[in-house]
Amino acid sequence: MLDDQIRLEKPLLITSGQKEEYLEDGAVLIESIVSETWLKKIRRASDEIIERSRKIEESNSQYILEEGHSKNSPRLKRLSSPVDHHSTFWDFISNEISSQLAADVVGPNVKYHHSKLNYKWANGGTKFDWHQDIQSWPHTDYSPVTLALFLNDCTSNQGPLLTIKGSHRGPLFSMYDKNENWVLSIPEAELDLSLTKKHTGPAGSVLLLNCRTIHSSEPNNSNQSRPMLLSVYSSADSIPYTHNPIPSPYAGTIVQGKSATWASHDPRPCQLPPDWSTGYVGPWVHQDKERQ
Ligand SMILES: O=C(O)CCC(=O)C(=O)O
Repeated sequence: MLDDQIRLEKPLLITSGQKEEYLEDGAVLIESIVSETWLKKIRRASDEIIERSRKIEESNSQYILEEGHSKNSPRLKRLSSPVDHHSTFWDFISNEISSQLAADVVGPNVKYHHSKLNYKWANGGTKFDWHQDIQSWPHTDYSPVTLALFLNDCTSNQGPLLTIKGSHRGPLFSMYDKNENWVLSIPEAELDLSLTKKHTGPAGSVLLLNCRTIHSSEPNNSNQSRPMLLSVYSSADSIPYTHNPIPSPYAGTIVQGKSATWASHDPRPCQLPPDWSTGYVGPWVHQDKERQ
């Protein structure tokens, strides 16, 4: 679905002002929208996952380990596709709050694409370079949105998400360097950083982030981790046309409304990612290499 059509839909959970902020800025923080009951369930599921990670010595398709991870002291960058590892995650990601939040910015028919739980561990959780998401998972239009749920309070020194206001209306940048390495990184010199918005807020807040919006996050040098559950949805008529980097049996599920019989097409072109059909390693591997 395209922006002008989305504008006409009455929002279900957010205010008209919040929806307009999303359409204008490419991101909006909906504070404290998720109940403490849900947060407790999700944190409990996450604790189980962390417990299981003690046995893991190397990153794999499920766990991406943070520097210094060990049996005695787990440190995680990411749990990929949490929905495939604990039923609580799919319960939340397919429930009414999540699907209606997505519907408020993609239109009434909502399709799930993928999810990840980024931990940004205390005392050194790694930064994310500036980047746009859609080049990693192109769709026939730019409706895809990430819902970033704050599992704990997120303050300024925990590496909160940063976005560049209005950047979703600007160009798509190359996620390759000049030697054609996929780096998922935009040099700061190419950006107007005076338009940066910092998204801090209480546990239970959800950042709605458009797939074209330029964003990043700083390292976490505080002594509190910053777990964030990121789930990606699109309008049902927006069709992915490359391999899903975080595949799951749930990908393509309609979580709200109905499936599409016509595809929506945005004429603006999209850069293609490398062929990830044999496995995806997560962004950090690429960003750790120096952009040439
Ligand atoms: O977890 C973060 O701080 C950033 C996440 C992100 O940008 C992504 O997964 O694309």
